[in-house]
Amino acid sequence: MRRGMATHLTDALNALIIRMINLSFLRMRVIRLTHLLAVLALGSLPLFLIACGQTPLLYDVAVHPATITPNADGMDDVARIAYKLGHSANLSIYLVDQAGAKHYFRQERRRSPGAYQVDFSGVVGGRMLPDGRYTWVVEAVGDDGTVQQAQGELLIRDADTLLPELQGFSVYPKVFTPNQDGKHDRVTINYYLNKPADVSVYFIGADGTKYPIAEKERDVKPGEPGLHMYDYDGGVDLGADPPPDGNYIVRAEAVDRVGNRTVVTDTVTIQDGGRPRADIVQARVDFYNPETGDKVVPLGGTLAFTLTVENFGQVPIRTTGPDSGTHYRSDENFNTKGFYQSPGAWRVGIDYEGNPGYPYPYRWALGHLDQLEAREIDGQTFYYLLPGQRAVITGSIQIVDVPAKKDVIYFWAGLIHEEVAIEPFNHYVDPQQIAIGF
Ligand SMILES: [Ca+2]
Ligand SMILES: [Ca+2]
Repeated sequence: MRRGMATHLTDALNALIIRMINLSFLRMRVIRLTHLLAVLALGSLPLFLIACGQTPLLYDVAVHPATITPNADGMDDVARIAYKLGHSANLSIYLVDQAGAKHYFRQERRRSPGAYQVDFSGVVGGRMLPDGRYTWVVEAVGDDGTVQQAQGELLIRDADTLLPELQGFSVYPKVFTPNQDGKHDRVTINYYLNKPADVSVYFIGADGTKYPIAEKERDVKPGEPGLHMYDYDGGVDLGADPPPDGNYIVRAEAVDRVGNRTVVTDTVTIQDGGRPRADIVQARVDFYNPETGDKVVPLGGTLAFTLTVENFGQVPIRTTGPDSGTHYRSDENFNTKGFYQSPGAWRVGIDYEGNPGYPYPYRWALGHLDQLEAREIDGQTFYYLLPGQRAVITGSIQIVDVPAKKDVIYFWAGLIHEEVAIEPFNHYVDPQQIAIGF
């Protein structure tokens, strides 16, 4: 009975050792000794220790080749550092230069038992070490405080020590308002790159969130030496919400082909960021002849309208004149009134069936400018309808010629975000037939 049990244990032990050897081949890992100890505590321990021996903390350390030329030409650019750990350890790899200074490639990294390899390209802390003769050291500190080291010589030649530079790195303006009002909607980032390198640029928010910024397509391709430009609108033009209002770090990081790294930073502030949203309330327009109150306008008479606009978004929307209440003759338009299109401004427009010219030739501000919020931007005054605010807009057009060869013509309203868009729900709003008597 005793003998049978011992045989059984020996078989189990053999199976385990075979499995361990397979595993260490397959995964290049050394099985934890403690697991085996637990299994073998029944009495076969001395046999096992004789069979396997004590595993050293650090062993089979090799660095190859002994000379590297880290210049990204594909020849001997890196040295492979290989080592094995028999136990968990804190591991360091460093180079000692001829002046005795230590350059840490890895410092006190926690490592499980196993086989490791890592390529060393001559770069420590983002900078290429200069040409010279170095001593490499691989050092393991076990959990019991045991220190084991291996060392050898490494020669560095033809090292590319030229750092990538982001010359003239600039961020402008320092405060931007990504809200499509045509004022400071974008931020421009520029730099001159002195050598080929991968460059990433991003905003970092106060909470650490990163917002990557895409490079503008230009003749100089990303990563090539030359002048690079980034033009960022917070994503608003593609219908996204911009990063939240606040202060950001603008960080640009360049890494060249051998691993030299340069980081530059600046700051930027986002204010009043967001997608502008506004509509004509209930999509309702009240058209009428102010003389009679009905929808019949004799030639030479006047068509008037009233409607309400609401800013239902999170950001102020900008508007421009002429004021609500302004009277047009039908042969006039917003240009002849001296109020040209203003990119990013919102205005109410009236259009009609058979209009041969520019859409919405008659336009009005979202209320009276002197009743709106005035803001000074770059020395000029601009006018805003604030989030949640409504404005009643009125206007009138004297019909001095026949718009179409019909006596009943459709008129409608629109809410125009000039040189940005007219949302479908703000276009062709509440068309109504007006009888033109002639
Ligand atoms: Ca090389
Ligand atoms: Ca803006």
